[in-house]
Amino acid sequence: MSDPIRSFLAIELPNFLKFKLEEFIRSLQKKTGKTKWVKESNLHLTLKFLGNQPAEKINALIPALTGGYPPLPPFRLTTTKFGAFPSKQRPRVFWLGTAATPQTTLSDLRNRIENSLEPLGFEKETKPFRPHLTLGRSKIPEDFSTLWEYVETHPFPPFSFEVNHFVLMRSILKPEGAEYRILQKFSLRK
Ligand code: 3AM
Repeated sequence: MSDPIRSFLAIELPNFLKFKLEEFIRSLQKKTGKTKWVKESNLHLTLKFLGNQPAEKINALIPALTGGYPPLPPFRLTTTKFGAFPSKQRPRVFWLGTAATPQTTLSDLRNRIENSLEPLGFEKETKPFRPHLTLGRSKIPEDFSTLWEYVETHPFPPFSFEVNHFVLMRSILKPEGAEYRILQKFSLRK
């Protein structure tokens, strides 16, 4: 059998937004020491992490996610506030929130994915979906007070973009960081 494929489903970000986020990340980077910040080309919104799966299972999910009824329409996403998981006091993941318009469209897409993949043996996510763009990850605790002060006074502005497709992304783990490659695009229909 072929080697397992580590992958996830994600919404790609337009170049203008990745560029703006990269500028923002560069400012945040100056306020921290040991936090690892996401490089511009890797910025995305994760819809579902699929983990390591046999190639056959990944191939089977493509028809399961193509089509479906009723068709899911394109929608808009707008960036919202900067925050951290699990909390501001003990941040592990720094993120930027997103809001969808119309509001239900992103959760409809997420539910469609969960429901379409469950029969193929992909376990449903039990935790509530909190759509976000991961900007950085902190493994070694440090003092983030300057970072929080900075984002209070320099919030990332709300930027909007249209989501008309999502992607199946392969994640190749390398010592210098993950490399992502698009395996398949799935269109949303007007
Ligand atoms: O884009 P974010 O950061 O939300 O954290 C990983 C990233 O999500 C997540 O999958 C995305 C692409 O790597 N991820 C990695 N390992 C995971 C795991 N074991 C995971 N999500 C859930 N469980």
